[in-house]
Amino acid sequence: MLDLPVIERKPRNVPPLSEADQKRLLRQMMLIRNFENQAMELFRQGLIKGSAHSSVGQEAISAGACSALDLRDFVMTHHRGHGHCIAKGASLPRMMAELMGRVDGYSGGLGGSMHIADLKLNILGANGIVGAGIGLSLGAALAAQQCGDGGIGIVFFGDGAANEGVFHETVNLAAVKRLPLILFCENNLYGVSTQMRAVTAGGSIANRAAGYGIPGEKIDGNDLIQVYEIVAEAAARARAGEGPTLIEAMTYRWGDHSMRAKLPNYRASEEEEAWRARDPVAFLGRQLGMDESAMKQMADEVAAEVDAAVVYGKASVEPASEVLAPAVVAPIRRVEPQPAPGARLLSYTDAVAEAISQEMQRDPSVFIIGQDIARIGGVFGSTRGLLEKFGPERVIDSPISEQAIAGAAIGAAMMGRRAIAEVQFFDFVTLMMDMIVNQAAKYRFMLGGKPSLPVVIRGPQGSGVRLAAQHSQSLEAWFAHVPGLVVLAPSTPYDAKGLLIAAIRDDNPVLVIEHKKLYLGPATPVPEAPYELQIGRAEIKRTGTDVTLVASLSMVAEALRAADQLASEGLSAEVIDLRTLRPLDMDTILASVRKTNRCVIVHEAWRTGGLGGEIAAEISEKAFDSLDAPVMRLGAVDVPTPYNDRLERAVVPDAKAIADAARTVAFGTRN
Ligand SMILES: Cc1ncc(C[n+]2csc(CCOP(=O)(O)OP(=O)(O)O)c2C)c(N)n1
Ligand SMILES: [Mg+2]
Repeated sequence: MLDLPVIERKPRNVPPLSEADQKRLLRQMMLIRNFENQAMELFRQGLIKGSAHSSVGQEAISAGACSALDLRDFVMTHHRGHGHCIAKGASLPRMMAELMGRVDGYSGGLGGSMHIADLKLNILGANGIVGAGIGLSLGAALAAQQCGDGGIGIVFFGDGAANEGVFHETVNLAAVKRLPLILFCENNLYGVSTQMRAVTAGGSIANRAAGYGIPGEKIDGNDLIQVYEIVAEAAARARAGEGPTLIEAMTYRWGDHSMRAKLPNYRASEEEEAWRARDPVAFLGRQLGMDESAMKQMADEVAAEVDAAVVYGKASVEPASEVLAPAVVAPIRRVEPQPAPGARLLSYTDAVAEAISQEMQRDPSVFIIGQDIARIGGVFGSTRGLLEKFGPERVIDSPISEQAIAGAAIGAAMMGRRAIAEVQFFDFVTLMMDMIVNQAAKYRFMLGGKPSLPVVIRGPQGSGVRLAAQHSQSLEAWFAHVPGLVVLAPSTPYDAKGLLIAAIRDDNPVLVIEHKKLYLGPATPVPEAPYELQIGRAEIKRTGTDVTLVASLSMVAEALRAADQLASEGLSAEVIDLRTLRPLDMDTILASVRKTNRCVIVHEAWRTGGLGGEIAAEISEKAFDSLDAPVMRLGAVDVPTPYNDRLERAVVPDAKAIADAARTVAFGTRN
């Protein structure tokens, strides 16, 4: 009934566990069990809130697998991750304090059970999103490979996670790149109430390895020695450059899905009893010939250790709300005044390529990954020449796997690399949303506001090249909405280079939103030496006194054209290029509106829910008394981008529409 696999062969290159090691690991399993049980008790008492997921029944996996790792090796864990953290050496008091939401917890109370990490121990973090850690582990393993110090990593995930798309994208790319990664599936037969066998085609996760040409092992997850040996073998392969291994360990969680869950019965009591009879702790105790009193003595010792952690947690205070704001993004660096443009002319795409090239030259930890970026230098040419200069380890042509691309970049940034991911068309960012919004944007915060995550995600959005509804959108407002992200929008080759260099040097996840139509624009002056433009500062492109025009990306040129027209009519327009969409430079906008008393905001994104609404609201809250007319917003008509040339132009604002709007706010009429 338990369907426990038996490994017939002897794993290779595996130093055996001594009796002392086995006793230490038995003790560690007891520690994990006691920690989980005490956490459950604290949850009942209301000292741990929300939820937490007990790994009781699965302890042999944490202890056995982590015992095959070194300190330099990373562990990426998941929502049921306490055991992995303990086995990798995490502090019990700090874990317990975090579960209680206290300042001395690992994340100072900002993360809780599902976001425990200890970067000094290379515990890169638990995760509340099923499967996400798998994608992030790809980047961490890529970083380990790039470092070349023999470090490897394990990503733990459940049977449920193996049915997420990110699993397949990750295994494929990890296999292609022969990454030093062990993909460890803890198959406890259920994802919440859903039986794994009812929703998993083929019935085996380990067998999926064959499809990707890597070893797949199905093992008994309740047998610590077997777990250790198979992981140690996979680790030796990974360290030798032989690539990833997929391990499926059969196991069972004794408790319910979570400490909170009060679900209707979904498991047969005979099944539960059969698995309890196969207790991994008792099993190893028997193998070691430990009698009842020796087991009890060990259990009492670990109980005292966990008791001390509980005392520590209870004594720690709750965090004050002052911790919140600084935890969201790393401080934005102040940079030198911007350089004069000079006389050298460069196109927008060449400016992007030059920025990346100069940063890769300066900092060996910078790399870039994306579709078609290496061999052909990108479908738009914005990475041309990089492969030749920096080689395929740092300029990586990826499969068409957007989650894996984002996961690779973000996971590598967790390991301290400065990573750049290219989104070939920004519309495809929809396939990266979990990685950007749930992972990158929240990483620093969930881990208590200390870690940095230097990752850049860049690519072109926008219409104007007749690519219709799925290749022409302007989606910046989605990202400008999310705390934890920085969003940049260069409108000229000069800005493209200066903002991208600033993005690469910044310690936050930065989205650099470029524009296809600007890619096709003329070459304009760009300094040859590297330079940064100040993140968070808008640029006044033209000064004026009668009306403020706020624009970004392709609309900046339209606003400037409108300003020319208006000037010929005697109306003086001030044109502001936002340059940074998050954080918005409201100081510059408000100062301008207080001077001109009128404002038109224009973007290519749809008007409804666009950034213009946010800016208009800020103006009305902070400069209402200065306004002589309502703030006007111009954006695309609320329809998907049409293919037909004339219709495509008709749905996006242009210089004429901007000038009309300016006249309306100035005179109350359109002419
Ligand atoms: C993307 C996503 N979908 C759904 C959930 C809700 N959820 C949390 S844990 C869980 C079950 C996961 O099952 P499995 O991967 O087998 O891990 P286990 O809980 O069995 O350890 C689900 C569905 C989630 N957190 N994230
Ligand atoms: Mg499961």
